[in-house]
Amino acid sequence: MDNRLKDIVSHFDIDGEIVDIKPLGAGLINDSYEVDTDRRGRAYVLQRINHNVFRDVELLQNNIEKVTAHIRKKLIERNEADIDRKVLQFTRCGGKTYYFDDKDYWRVMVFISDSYTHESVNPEYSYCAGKAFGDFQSMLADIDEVLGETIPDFHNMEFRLKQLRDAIDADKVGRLDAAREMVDRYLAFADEMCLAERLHREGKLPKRICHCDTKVNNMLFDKDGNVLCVIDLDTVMPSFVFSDFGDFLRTAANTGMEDDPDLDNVDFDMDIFRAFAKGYLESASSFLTETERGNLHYAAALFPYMTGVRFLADYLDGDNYFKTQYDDHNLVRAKAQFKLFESVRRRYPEMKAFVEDFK
Ligand code: GN1
Ligand code: MG
Repeated sequence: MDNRLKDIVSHFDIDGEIVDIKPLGAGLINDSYEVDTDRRGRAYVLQRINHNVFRDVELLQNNIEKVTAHIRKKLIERNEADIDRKVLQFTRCGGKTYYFDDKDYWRVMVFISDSYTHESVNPEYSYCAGKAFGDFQSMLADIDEVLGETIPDFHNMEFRLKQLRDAIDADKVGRLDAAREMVDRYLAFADEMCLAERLHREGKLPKRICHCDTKVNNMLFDKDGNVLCVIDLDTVMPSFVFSDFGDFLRTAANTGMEDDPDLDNVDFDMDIFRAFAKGYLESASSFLTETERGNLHYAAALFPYMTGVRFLADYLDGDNYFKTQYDDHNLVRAKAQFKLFESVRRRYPEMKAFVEDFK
């Protein structure tokens, strides 16, 4: 066991003696570890918060504390059973929920027992996930607290395109030639994909508290496929509802992998779409506006597109943001996301019809 990690955990209020610390999960931003103790069923998750990405850890943890407290209150009001498995719980270090060791920021949360994450899901699980995200957004719809933007302009498509254009102009590491074809294919859709920002400026599209990282692996399921809770709350902030709808489908409805080198594997699975949309519309109908509802097909295309633009910009910038495993990893990701984007766009009429009929 790594003694540095053990020492870090010992600053937090935890029950029991630490017996093991091992790497956990596959996030592209933070590093996570499972911390086992000698108390039966008592384990924790230690995370190093990526300080390059999250510049203001105080604000970040503040948001998370407000959100988890609000959700806990709602679950209590609803008389839910097993609440400790349905909302994250952070342990304290002094008065705070994080610890700074002069180099890195760390936090520790209670490990939710008998929970599972999945990299892919069947339609039945997707339906549960749709309900869970609609419910997550509706529980947070009446939060009084003001949440800060943990990452300013995080899901702002115009801003992400500007980053890409800046990276193209700078061509910092000389990769533009290798990326040229992809760059052109992405930029051809730039105007079309900035619809959300235009609607917002026209006063037609509100911002609400969203999760903003609803990858399928950011959700804990129980053994029967029911969603226990959503995890990875770093990016919870005001955004368009499209964020949560689109990012889940980007990962769950992709028949291939996010970084699939074989583009033939990548396609958009309409069974997953229908199941997820049904669950989402059931729990979100109470607050969705016509504009939000009427553009859910666009949300499904927006996220492969936006994430691809981010991968491509990071590729041109020299891989400073996303963790990569090999040299062209971010370019391979951008290609796979573009393939997915095209598959989604082809299904626009079918998706629109499905949402229309669901009334
Ligand atoms: C990052 O940390 P992780 O892997 O859940 C990223 C998301 C991207 C995703 C792509 C803070 O999420 O926005 O969609 O990678 N998170 C941040 O896999 O940038
Ligand atoms: Mg994650």
